Amino acid sequence: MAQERFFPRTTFAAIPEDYARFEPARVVVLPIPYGSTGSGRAGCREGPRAIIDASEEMELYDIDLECEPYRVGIHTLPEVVPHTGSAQAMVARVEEIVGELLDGGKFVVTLGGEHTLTVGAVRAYRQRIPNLSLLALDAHADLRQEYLDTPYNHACVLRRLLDDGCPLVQVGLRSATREEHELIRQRELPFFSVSAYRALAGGPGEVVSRLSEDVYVSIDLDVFDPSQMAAVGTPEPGGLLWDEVVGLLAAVAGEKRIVGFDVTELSPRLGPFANAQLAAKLAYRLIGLALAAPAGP
Ligand SMILES: [Mn+2]
Repeated sequence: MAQERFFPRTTFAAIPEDYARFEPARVVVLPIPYGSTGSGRAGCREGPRAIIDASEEMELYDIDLECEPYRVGIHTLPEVVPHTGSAQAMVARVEEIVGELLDGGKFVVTLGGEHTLTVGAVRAYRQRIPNLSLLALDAHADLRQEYLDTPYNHACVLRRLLDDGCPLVQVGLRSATREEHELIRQRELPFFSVSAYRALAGGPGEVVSRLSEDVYVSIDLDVFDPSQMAAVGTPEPGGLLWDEVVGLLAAVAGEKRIVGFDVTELSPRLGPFANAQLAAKLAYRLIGLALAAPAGP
């Protein structure tokens, strides 16, 4: 069969086949088309596929990092089947799958799907890396005890992990309930609003210093300003910009070890193609920062 009549199989970043096989790959991309607890506009089930499709357009050379992150090996897994029983059962499924991948020595990149998936991924990581801390980039506090009849709602993500005892730092906050805001103040949680983050005299270093050595990064794409990221179910004006987000992530990677991350909440039909492209490039940049970038000064 003449191979040139067929496009290569779809994989994250369309990297050369030798770097995309499971066994040698350091990174696995785990696409999870799950969105069931949403209160805003729906559509994040289509997020993982849109990110992977957009990723095929990227240059494999990262001009800012001056390296080719794919050389660490990136395997794209098939999409995870949503558990339709309950959000809690879906979180447990994610925890199980991510745990198996970690036990196999992989660096897991979870593509959502809704932000609730983060709970399962972080629980799997914390079981294996007890000193893990979480850096959450999100417009919303996500500290509700329960929402729309379940404690496993996308609006409760950080509350579940806080109750687990997971140290967490949040950046990009600009929307919360009165109760959430009171919880942040009472417990003096390191939650940085966009304006507070921009006002930090010590820059991103002040955020980095709050994190432990091993950091998991969770990105709810609504942390971005809607001018750069409209394709989310619950957009909020006044968000962070691309340069600010990648600048913060670079600062984290310079001081700490990024051990895994997720990119969640892309609803591709709610915005232009450029939004899926941003999500794809963000994931590729984080792989580069975590694993491939030449050591800094
Ligand atoms: Mn959010």
